[in-house]
Amino acid sequence: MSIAYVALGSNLDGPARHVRDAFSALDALPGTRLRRHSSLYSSQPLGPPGQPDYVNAVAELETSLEPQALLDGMQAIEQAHGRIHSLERWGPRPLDLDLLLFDDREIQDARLIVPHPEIGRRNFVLGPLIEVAPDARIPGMGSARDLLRQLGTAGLERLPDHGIEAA
Ligand code: A4P
Ligand code: MG
Repeated sequence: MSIAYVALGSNLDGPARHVRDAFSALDALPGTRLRRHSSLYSSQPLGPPGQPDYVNAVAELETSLEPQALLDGMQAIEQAHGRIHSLERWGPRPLDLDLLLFDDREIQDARLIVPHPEIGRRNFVLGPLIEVAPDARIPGMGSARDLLRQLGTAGLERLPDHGIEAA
């Protein structure tokens, strides 16, 4: 069994619902169990201006899948949430799933780079990651907590539980 961390992001069409549904969909992947998930966070968009704020979260999975098979499952979930793959880079989307970490493995192939290359530059990934895994280490980059301390938490806000329903 491996431990994998997946980042969830949505900024269209009832983002909190997409994120909560995706927790269940990840739990339903073959050989995979959702061990825990972070709170939902509101974050200011990185990328083209004028798009709505995002809802972001992180899921901790236990899985018997290989990383590429897990990515296949994640992409199927994105598609079920209406993801159109030719959307503008870093533009708005109903659901984006990124594989952040897979055990302590480092992977670089045509479809998959792990750790996710942007992880160290995104407080909306590191904040929820630290909530579920306070001592997480990013292979090649160091402690998630130190990386977040350097970045700061500007634009990132943990949503209270009643905010999850409203977002
Ligand atoms: N791919 C390679 N490595 C990975 C990995 N570790 N996890 C490949 C997932 N996919 C990986 O991804 C393009 C290709 O990356 C996939 O086919 C896969 O084989 P994509 O999700 O289709 O493309 P994209 O999302 O448009 O581009 P990209 O660069 O993945 O965008 P990001 O990095 O996902 O950024 N602002 C806030 N506040 N919160 C957000 O969540 N998200 C984005 C999207 C922009 N701004 C944001 C947020
Ligand atoms: Mg992506």
